[in-house]
Amino acid sequence: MAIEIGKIRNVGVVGHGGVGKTSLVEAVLFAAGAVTRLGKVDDGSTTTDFDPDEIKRKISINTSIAYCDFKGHHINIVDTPGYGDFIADARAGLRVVEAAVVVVDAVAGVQVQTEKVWKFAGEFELPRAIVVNRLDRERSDFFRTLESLGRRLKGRIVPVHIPVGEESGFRGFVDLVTQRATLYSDGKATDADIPAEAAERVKEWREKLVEAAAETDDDLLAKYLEEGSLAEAEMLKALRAGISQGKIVPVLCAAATKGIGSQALLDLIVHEFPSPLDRGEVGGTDLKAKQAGARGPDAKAPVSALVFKTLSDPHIGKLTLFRVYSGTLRADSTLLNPGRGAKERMGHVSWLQGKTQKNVEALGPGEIGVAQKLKETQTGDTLTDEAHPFELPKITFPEPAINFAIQPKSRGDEDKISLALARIAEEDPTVHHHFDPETKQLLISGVGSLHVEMTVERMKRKYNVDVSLLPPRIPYKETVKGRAEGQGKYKKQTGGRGQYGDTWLRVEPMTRGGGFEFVDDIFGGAVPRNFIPSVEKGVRDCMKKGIFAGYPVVDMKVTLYDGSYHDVDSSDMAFQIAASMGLQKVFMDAHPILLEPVMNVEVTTPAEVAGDIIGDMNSRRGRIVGMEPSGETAVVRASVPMAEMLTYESSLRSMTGGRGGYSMEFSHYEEVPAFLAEKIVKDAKTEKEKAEKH
Ligand SMILES: Nc1nc2c(ncn2[C@@H]2O[C@H](COP(=O)(O)OP(=O)(O)OP(=O)(O)O)[C@@H](O)[C@H]2O)c(=O)[nH]1
Ligand SMILES: [Mg+2]
Repeated sequence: MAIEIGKIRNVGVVGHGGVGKTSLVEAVLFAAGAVTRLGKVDDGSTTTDFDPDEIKRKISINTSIAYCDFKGHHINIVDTPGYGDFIADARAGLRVVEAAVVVVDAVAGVQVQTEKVWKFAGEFELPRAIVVNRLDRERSDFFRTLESLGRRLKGRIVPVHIPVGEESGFRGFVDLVTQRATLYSDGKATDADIPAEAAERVKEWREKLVEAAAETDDDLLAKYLEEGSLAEAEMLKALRAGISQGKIVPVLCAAATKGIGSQALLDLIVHEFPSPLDRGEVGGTDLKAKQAGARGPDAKAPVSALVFKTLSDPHIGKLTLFRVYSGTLRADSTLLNPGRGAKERMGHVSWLQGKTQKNVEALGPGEIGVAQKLKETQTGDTLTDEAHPFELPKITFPEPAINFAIQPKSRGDEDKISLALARIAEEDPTVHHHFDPETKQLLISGVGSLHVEMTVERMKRKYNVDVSLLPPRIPYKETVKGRAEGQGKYKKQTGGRGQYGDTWLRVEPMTRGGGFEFVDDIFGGAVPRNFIPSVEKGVRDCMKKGIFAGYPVVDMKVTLYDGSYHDVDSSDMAFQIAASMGLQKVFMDAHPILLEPVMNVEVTTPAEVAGDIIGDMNSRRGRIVGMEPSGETAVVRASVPMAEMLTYESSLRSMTGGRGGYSMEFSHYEEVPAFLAEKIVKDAKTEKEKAEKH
């Protein structure tokens, strides 16, 4: 049975970490009768926090979906994580809904991630409602929270509820439109007159609500100014239109764990939030016509669907969560993934209630569902009709900012690790990994340290590979600043067949990035032709291993300008050894130095602490290359040695109270100051000695 498109509501629940999103989703499902008991985050019994990591840590890590039917409507709810490291999931979740419920804590008010998700919702032009949750907590304050909303978020934010009672005495709210109170005792709601304690506030805020409703329409505003009031029906109509178009952001009261506010939120979702039909067409690329196009919410149109989340589990396999934009996506159909040029067989398709799948025959436009075991499809991809391919804009994810080196706990696990990481990257596009041939380390990058730690736990739990995390080794390089020349001679002529090689080498610096050049400057056969490649090989091997600190040597020209040989004892090996010995000696005479990688760093920070950020950059040997204040946030660009950035994440967090972010990329190599180089050389020697003992 297909669902009427106009009766579908897709809602994303977003907000800062721990404000009660998952609890609110649970309360909403319970109020709608979709679950028979109210699960709790603290018991690990909610519908949408079902992953073992989520249950263990009592936080949401993945976006998950649930649905309920209410007053003849089918509501899909996307519960997103609020912790900063996982906030990219919230953005992906908001891509596939028509409206956002932004949850804020009644004690803390607007927080860092509240601002972020607010921006995401703005980016996708979603109408929003704000739920002020945890009004039963000590030191909670609805009006103070309201003030922080007004100050820190853009939009016409107006309450539609006024709370009744405070902190542990919080027991319900007055609806400013109907001017009736809903009071709760023992989880049961009763309708009541406005309690005397709330009367004054109700009067004051209803006035503001009427004003906001009137402002959505010029004629209505004129009428309001003339008559000083609006009829309830008129006001409600204007309010609904205003909310659905995003012109008004209503604020509701809630205490999710007590079930307060969930019914009112359901009513708002059904009456005020738009359906996929209201949203209309979405843009993308018509791959046949090879030009921009659009697809509407038409059940008969060719299928297009967007994958917004991938979950993978060694037992169930891969789950692909998608939203249908056009057409009817049927079970057992075959679709095209145009981005990967792959055909995907859909098999079963289902609705998803947390972790529980309910198979359906088909999913129409506006529906959200899941398919199993798709082969190549990843998060952000489009699935579309083969004959009429259409690609929706990809979902973009932030670049990882933090790197760790991974070390297997048991030998021979390298292949297993790479496989596990490849699987995890399918699920989580913000995890990257690569092998660094310079430091010979497998590196894992993520959004923050918690994110990387979680990834490692996932590897262990799901793929049974245990690794430890180390700060990555800095890929230093060695080179010379001066010129020098000298002899390298290898002679062993006692008993049996001897060894004889003799080389004279000159070492000179090259420009940065110049690499390596070998020059054969031998005249008159001082070193026979056939041994020249041996000399070059000896030089190259020696440079690869490093000479004074164990890092590869670069940007150096080596000239072989003289030598001697022995008719019988000279060999390829003897010349390799002679060259290597010679180079080690000459290199040390040519003013050797260490080079270090320098990164381009871009920091986004609240403007008021930009000065601290710059000061800190200076103490990290950074050079500020630009600073752009743009209102409340500033962007600081700097060039900083990689070695100074290993611990940046936590410093930035404490300097900005968690409101800053940064990204960085490799820029170039520069000389390490002598006082630091000395220590690096010493450490390298100790490490080498340790390795030799083992
Ligand atoms: N007192 C009180 N506690 C609440 C309320 N809502 C949620 N909590 C508690 O707040 C904590 C966090 O709740 P969650 O529902 O996990 O919050 P969340 O926003 O989903 O958290 P993340 O998904 O990790 O960002 C849990 O201990 C809840 O029991 C509420 O209305 N009142
Ligand atoms: Mg949650």
